[in-house]
Amino acid sequence: IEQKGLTVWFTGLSGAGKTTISRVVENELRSQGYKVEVLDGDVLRQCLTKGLGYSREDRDENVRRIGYVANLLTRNDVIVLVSVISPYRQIRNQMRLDTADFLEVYVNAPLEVCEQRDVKGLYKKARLGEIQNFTGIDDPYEAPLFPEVTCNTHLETIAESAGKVLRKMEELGYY
Ligand code: GGZ
Repeated sequence: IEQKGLTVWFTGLSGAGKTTISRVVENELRSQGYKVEVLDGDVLRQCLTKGLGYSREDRDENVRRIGYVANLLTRNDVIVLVSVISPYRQIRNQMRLDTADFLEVYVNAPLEVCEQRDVKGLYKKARLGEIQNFTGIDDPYEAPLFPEVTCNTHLETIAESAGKVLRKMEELGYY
């Protein structure tokens, strides 16, 4: 199939559902023969961005490196699903400018909901002061102002959220 490269940038709090939605989108695209890569912050922090912490500087560096790879793949006609908290608006907007084909997905859920899910127990640790600079607790998250897609994961199913992303891709001619 003819395929245009695209970076789909999932941003949102830890536990909002970025990884889950991106994996559903990945499976759907792959099953239809598309070339897809997922770049997940949680995974890449063990290799590509190993050693970086959670200061603003380090988070921005994490985002910059992941965005760099996303851009390389995108210009080679791959659909890239980037899943990183990327809490700072300015660097996200920079990524949008650097990548020709870019779609921002705000994976939204109230902090209380993410904290209740607490899949990895990190919120609890952050509340206890065992982890510092945890996004949403004692570190900022700047929500996107003009995302192409917003998934409200406390109000919709994973399939609905993934469907929104795929529909937007379809509307823009990438899928
Ligand atoms: C936020 C943290 C932190 C702090 C560890 N703040 O939801 P997770 O657990 O599985 O994925 C999160 C990941 C954050 O990496 P990102 O590359 O997505 O972040 S950023 O874009 O801000 O660079 C979370 C876990 O690591 N984690 N400490 N202090 N999330």
